[in-house]
Amino acid sequence: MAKVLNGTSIPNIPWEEKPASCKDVCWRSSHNPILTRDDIEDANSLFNSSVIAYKGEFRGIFRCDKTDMLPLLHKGKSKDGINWDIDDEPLKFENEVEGQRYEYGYDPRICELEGKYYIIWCRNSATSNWDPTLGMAWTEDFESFHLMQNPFLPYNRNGSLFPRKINGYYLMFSRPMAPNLPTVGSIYASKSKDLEFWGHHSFVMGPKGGWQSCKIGSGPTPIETDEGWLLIYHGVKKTCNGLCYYAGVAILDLDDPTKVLYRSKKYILSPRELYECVGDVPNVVFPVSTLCDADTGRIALYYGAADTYVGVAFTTVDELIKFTKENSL
Ligand code: BMA
Repeated sequence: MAKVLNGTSIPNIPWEEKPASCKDVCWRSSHNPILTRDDIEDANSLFNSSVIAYKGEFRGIFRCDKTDMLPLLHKGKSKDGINWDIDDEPLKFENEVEGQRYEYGYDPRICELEGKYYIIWCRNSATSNWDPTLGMAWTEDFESFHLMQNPFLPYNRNGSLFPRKINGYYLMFSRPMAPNLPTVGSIYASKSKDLEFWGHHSFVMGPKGGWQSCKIGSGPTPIETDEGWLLIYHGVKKTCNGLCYYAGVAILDLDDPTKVLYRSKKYILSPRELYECVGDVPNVVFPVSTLCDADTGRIALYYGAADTYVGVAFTTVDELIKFTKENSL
């Protein structure tokens, strides 16, 4: 088994064995969709949400669009990672940051780094002229949340922070985009000494045919293994019926994650089930978060389905590495 580096033991990770008939690299939870609009008051949709292991339980930050259709972040708790108790009230921050107001918030990612939990999400606000950019905050207990400076200028989305410093720098992947080209976008890396000022921006990878022909964006916090960093990301394909969203995976160099060692030519998850194909935005699987048990290499992948539900799929570190190497672009 490939070794998970700097990982966490999660003996109670949500898990189901791969069905004997399944030939895919990921298989879905029999509880899917694990969250629907009925799990929170007055909701239109509950999707694109992130979870993390916390003191033997699980905590999460959820994207909920209420019936006014404004996307906001909500915190939630769970003992098993499948059944969640989500706050009906949106998340509030302890502090204010000059020049920023918390307005829309969506597509959160959570990363544990040096004893704190960082949340990176996409935000639109009057202070960024309603143009999307990344917001960032930290918490130690999932009770009080501390707002930080926005790491980047608009237009930007899909921020994934790495869970440790690499060669003296914090590292974040993001997806800058041009305002008038909403269907084009690549993954870039940025470095910081203090998690406040970001620079040394560099290109990591761009769209490349098939399911990832139009735009791509990084997903969950990358998983460190002795074979490299596992980066699960989304890829978009344009069809005559709109955009379809898929999940894929890349293996990145351990010392320099801007170097892509392998990248899956085939997707690992596609919109296939009814709850992925029918909803506010049909044909979307949008990976945002993983739990990974360092002892067994088991992975529970949390993804948004059709911009309406939260789904979970299972795989393992070994399955992902084998698949990516055997199907590399
Ligand atoms: C992206 C984001 C996601 C959404 C996806 C599919 O651009 O806005 O929140 O899930 O489109 O609609």
